[in-house]
Amino acid sequence: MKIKTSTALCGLILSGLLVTLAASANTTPVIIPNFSFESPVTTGATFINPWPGPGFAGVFISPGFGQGASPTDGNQIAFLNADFGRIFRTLTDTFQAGNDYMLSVDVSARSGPGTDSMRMVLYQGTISGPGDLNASNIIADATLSGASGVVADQFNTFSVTATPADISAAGAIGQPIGIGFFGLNSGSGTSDFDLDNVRLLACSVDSDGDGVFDDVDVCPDSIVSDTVVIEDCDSGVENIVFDDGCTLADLVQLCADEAKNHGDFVSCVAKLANGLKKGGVLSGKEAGKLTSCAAKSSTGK
Ligand SMILES: [Ca+2]
Ligand SMILES: [Ca+2]
Repeated sequence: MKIKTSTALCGLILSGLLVTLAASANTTPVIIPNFSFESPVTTGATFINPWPGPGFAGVFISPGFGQGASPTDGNQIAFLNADFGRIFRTLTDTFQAGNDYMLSVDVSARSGPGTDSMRMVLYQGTISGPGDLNASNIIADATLSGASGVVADQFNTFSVTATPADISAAGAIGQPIGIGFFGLNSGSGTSDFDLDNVRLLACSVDSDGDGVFDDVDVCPDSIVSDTVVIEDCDSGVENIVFDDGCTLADLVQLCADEAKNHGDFVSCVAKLANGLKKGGVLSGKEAGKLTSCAAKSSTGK
């Protein structure tokens, strides 16, 4: 199969490639207000029980609260108490069909997360707190702890990705995108989390891997064999991907699907092959091989 363009799934994007790929038409950063928690107030996010007090979260001046790691950018970070601290926000952007959404955040621990853990989620719609989160509005989530690689005095990047299937299954297409960070443990925290630099990328997906993204792929579930094979006959003809995302094998399959009988099928493939020969896409020899395989097949018999 001939791939015309490279794929750019969110899941393949490494932080070092972010700038390069974000410039491509298929990767769109979703704007998150105050994404790096640079405002020393709660602008752009909801902080439940903000500092001081139990179950708090808030924004602090560098270095982070009770630890020595510097913010990954700017001067400030957010702080999530292990005692059910929580930060969440609902964006104006909505989930779109055919996109991956990758939420990333830099996380550090106050003094080692121990057995405490936090959860990062992508949800749909508006919530008033973690009690509102359930299987119907959570699109993707991840639980972070020491076992995940959260360490004290150092920020590491963590990501969670919602696939087009996740978004579709949740009925979230067209719904506002929500992001949330929640402490999962009760008790006073010596195992709290610092957060910085929240990013959300929307990336077009190429489900069948033919190099044509789903939103413009007329055949989103293409046959992507290297050559066109009809039953057990390998024509040896390259399985070309056309600009609309359909492959030559897809078109042959379409002939098989619509044929009333064997003659009909062979005639359809012959017409296809001759048309491509006239257009200079196939050589005469290739067109002949394709038609010959169709004739040898039992399709329509
Ligand atoms: Ca495709
Ligand atoms: Ca396709």
